[in-house]
Amino acid sequence: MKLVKILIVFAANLICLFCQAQEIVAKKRVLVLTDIENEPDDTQSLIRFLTYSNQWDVEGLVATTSVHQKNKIAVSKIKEIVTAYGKVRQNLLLHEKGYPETEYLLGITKASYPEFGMNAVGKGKDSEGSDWIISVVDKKDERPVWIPVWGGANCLAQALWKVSMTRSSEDLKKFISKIRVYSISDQDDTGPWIRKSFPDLFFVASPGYHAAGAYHYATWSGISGDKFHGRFSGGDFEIVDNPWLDENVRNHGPLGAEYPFTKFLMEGDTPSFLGLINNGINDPEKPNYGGWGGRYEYYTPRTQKWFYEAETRPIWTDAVDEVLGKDGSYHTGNKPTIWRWRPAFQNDFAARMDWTIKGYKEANHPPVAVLKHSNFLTAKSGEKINLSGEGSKDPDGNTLSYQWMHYAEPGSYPYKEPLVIADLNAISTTLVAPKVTKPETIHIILSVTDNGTPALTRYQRVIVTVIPE
Ligand SMILES: [Ca+2]
Ligand SMILES: [Ca+2]
Repeated sequence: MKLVKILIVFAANLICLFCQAQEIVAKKRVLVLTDIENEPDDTQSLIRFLTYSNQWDVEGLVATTSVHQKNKIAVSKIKEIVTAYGKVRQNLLLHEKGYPETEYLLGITKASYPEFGMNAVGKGKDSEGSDWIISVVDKKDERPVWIPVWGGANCLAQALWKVSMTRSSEDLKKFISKIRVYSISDQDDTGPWIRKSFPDLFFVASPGYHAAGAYHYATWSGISGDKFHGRFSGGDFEIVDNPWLDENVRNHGPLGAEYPFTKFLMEGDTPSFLGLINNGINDPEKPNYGGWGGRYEYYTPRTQKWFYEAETRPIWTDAVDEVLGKDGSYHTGNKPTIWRWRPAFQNDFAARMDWTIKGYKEANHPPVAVLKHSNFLTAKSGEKINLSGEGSKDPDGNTLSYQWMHYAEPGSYPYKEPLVIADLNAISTTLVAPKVTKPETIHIILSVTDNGTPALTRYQRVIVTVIPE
């Protein structure tokens, strides 16, 4: 009897350890740099960011300058939005645990050096923001620090400059290895300097060179726009336009009330953290896999030298997806890598805004997508592969629907070749491994969507390696 009891306790501890391990693996450390107040969209992004703040260990909110706001930073605006979050935090906690304390977030809100670009880098240009970045990266915590850059990158540049001047090359290397940057284009001249000076630094950016004076070509514009240019029209504009935001965000309590009217595009900076949301499809260490924040490949992008100096090394940058648009035609480009997920990430945000004002039973919560098998399968050409989402569930008891999609671009199997999944909308289905002449990878995405309001989607990714017969 005693032995049974000990075994039960042992098993329970094992399960608990496993839970903790999962949580540690899942939570990412995040430190945001924002030129908030340059236009309304950083404030919009910060509101969305805070509704997901329980998913991460938020380690810093740093106010910066940018090309749009050269000598001004707005710490007070960050504090204003965090204070509004504080009014709804208790309500958010009715829905998911882990939302950080308001006082904690105010304490990690920092100022950078209020000058433009490289003028804020070098001797005497330390700021509480740049010192904070160093102390966060230095923490005895092996997890990398994700740094979404919503404006200029000069505060990060100063941190890197200081470390490079004061530490051995080995220690600098270790420091660099713990940083993951996603910059919304280059909004000052320090992005190119950082990449050139620290060639090993993990860096995602769509440089978005100025053609005809606008960032027409940057991947991040796939988040919401743009209705002024027909070529971007594949995505659903209605669900990122002001009337939708009025109904689903702005009329939602004290946090929603802070969400400003969109002047140009909704939330241009949000792709920098959409890919960090733990939804089953995002795999931020592998930007070429694609997810809510878009898809990126590793190469040296072309940039126009007259704007910033030419790119010096490979970074994670624009990738191309072909996606069926709302207009019924196929769109090929970098922006579809984001707008293809727009209905899912907008509904997800709408649900979280509901969480700020509603009780658990009045709001919707995302399903849990589960695979009955491994995420990694291997098959020989001609073999039948069983795919199953059995075990998927929903915390609200909603009915679930299933969709299997061949996400062709991240795989090595030539994407124009036909690939037949027997039933695209069944919980379990099959796929016949295609003929290959060398080992090829195929990415299959399972989307599990509930029938709550708004409908919410979670994913699993199956990577099939097909080997020749
Ligand atoms: Ca910004
Ligand atoms: Ca649900």
